[in-house]
Amino acid sequence: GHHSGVIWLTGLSGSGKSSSANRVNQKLFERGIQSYILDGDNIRHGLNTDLGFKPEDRKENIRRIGEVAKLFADSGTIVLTAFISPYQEDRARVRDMFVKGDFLEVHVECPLSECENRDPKGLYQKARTGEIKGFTGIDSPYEAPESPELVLQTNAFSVDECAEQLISFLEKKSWL
Ligand code: GGZ
Repeated sequence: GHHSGVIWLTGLSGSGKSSSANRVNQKLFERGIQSYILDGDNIRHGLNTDLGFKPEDRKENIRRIGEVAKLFADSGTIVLTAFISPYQEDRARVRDMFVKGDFLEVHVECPLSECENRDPKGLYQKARTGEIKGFTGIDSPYEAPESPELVLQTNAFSVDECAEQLISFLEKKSWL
């Protein structure tokens, strides 16, 4: 059997968290391994519809996601989370909920300029014109992880290569 735990992806909007998580999820499925993605689609649009993007709302968003991730991990599932999770303190608090080694922080690293070029939803443009206030990387901070277990450079590698790097890391850590 495989190891269960949480793979916590953190990075800017448009950095490639969801794409990476989806590709890893697909690869795990092909190996017959149970995994599940927590992302904005199933959490911010459901459990956390009451939360916005003020610092205290982001903090509560991450806290609840940590609790949900713990439940899934306890059930034997490998959980992939794809949230900006911009604050070091909030990520550290989630890490503390897990046994050492069951929480892997993965920095999905991509220069802001590249995220802004991608701008898949046009949100950076809206942030630049002031239509959206408090957008991460523009007028709200992103605190990069100081010692993540893994860094994926989505500007230098394809989605598939990044997913392979994460899978290889899971093998190295004896999760698979
Ligand atoms: C950052 C925002 C904001 C603001 C809406 N700042 O590209 P997306 O659209 O799909 O990813 C962003 C998503 C971020 O939600 P998270 O739950 O990951 O954030 S956090 O971990 O900080 O709680 C973006 C959209 O929501 N979005 N307004 N002001 N991203």
